[in-house]
Amino acid sequence: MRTEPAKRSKYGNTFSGGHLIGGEEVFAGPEFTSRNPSDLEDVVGVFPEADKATVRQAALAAREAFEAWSRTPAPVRGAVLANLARILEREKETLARLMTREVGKSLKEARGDVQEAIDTAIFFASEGRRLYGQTVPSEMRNKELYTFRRPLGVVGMITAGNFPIAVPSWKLIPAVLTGNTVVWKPSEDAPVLSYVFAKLFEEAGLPPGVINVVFGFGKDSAGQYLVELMDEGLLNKFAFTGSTAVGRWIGEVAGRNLIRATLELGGKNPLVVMRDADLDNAVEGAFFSAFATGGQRCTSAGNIIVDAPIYEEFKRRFLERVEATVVGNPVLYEDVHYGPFFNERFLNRWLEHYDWAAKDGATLLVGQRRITSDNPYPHFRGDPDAGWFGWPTVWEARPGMRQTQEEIFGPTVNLIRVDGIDEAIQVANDHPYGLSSAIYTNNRMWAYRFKTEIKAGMTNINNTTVGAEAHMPFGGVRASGNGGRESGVWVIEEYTYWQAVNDEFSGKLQLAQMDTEYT
Ligand code: UN1
Repeated sequence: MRTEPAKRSKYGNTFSGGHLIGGEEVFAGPEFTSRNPSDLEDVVGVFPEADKATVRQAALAAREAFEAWSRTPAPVRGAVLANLARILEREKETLARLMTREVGKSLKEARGDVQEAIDTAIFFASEGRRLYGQTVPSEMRNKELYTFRRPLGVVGMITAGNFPIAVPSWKLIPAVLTGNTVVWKPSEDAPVLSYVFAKLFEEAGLPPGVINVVFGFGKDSAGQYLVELMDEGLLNKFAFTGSTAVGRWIGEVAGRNLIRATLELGGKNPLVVMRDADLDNAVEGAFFSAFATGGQRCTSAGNIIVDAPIYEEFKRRFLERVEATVVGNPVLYEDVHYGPFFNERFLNRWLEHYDWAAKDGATLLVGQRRITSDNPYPHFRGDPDAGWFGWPTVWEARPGMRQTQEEIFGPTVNLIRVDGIDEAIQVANDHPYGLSSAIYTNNRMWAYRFKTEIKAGMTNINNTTVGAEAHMPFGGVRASGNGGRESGVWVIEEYTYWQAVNDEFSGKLQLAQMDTEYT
């Protein structure tokens, strides 16, 4: 990677690098820039956009590397991840600070993002010694049955920029531990972090070609070409984190090629506050669930569903909390709750919701669209005109309104009044998604009913919708995904197939279902 002083040198250097293919750096393609979303004059990185031939070259490099890597003993593959964990520990602060600059996360959350990758590396380093199969009793004498996990081959990956280290780590680490090789198209919002992360795998001892990285920007680009490689028979697996619309398309291409895709898609995560809840805890939890990362998590709370007897009191306290939110440039100010939108598309899509939400008849309780010097927000740190900042926004909405159904992906949340647990659960399920969910209550029966009746992959009791631990199964149902799970032991299913082995010692023909002693 080359560096030169950035225009706004208070932020550091501008990085440039190429695609990483088979251990070589390839500079093919026109350039795109990665800008600091808090200060758009600060160019963080300059990277090339891969064309179809370059993406294909990366897949061929991955195929070549697969031969040796898949035969490397799993404990040896795990040892590379143990090295990676140590290197990530060493680089944690540098990566976190780079993350505040490149994608605009608060420093505290950026540190958490890197920590999630460290936890994942530690978990899977030992999993290399635990990649268990099973022994299974045979119907016949002198015969043994057992199973092995085998790698799938070359994995195509596309990741989002909101968790630029953690989410790729959920995919890259288990994929390589189980013996696969990878072509990764990272988010165009985070090429520098992605490049540095891939290089750390190399430093940890991962052989060239096991992880290949191709950069690109926009739809008709590296990401699309990578998906289309499934039609050329060059990929054996696909893993994607991003929007439901793109996920459906990837799922279709994967489906017609009989390739299993792991799809982590959008969310409209409900957080229920019942009449008996500890209100201080519920307000803090709701605030963090809705506004952490400026609402740009797939697990962010979209609908806060509040039981009628405490509705007004909750609303008063919640709005007080929201109105104290500190927004701003996280590179220069460590105390911001959230920073900018990660990119202009997210800002524009978020701004649009102001128009249609108002038309639907929702009541705006807090929020004034984009923060600028002409539209100043009282708790702003930095120069609002330099980046893409959104005002913390709360609507009072009714079930069924469009804004209660669609993921908005920004600092916006709805308050919805309900009466009792039946209506709370019904409204909590009244949207197409099914990723995360939460209920605040001390009533054990209500908590029990919520966790059994909610349609979501993840459920929290007296806990936020966000902040899943790195070793629990992560993923959704309905429009949030196709049932696959990332993290913990569960993700191993996504990157391996089961090989069933029949080992016959008798030296003669014995036939299942026919030569058994019970027939
Ligand atoms: C995402 O937004 O894509 O549970 C992932 C959480 C984080 C991961 C979010 N651990 O909020």
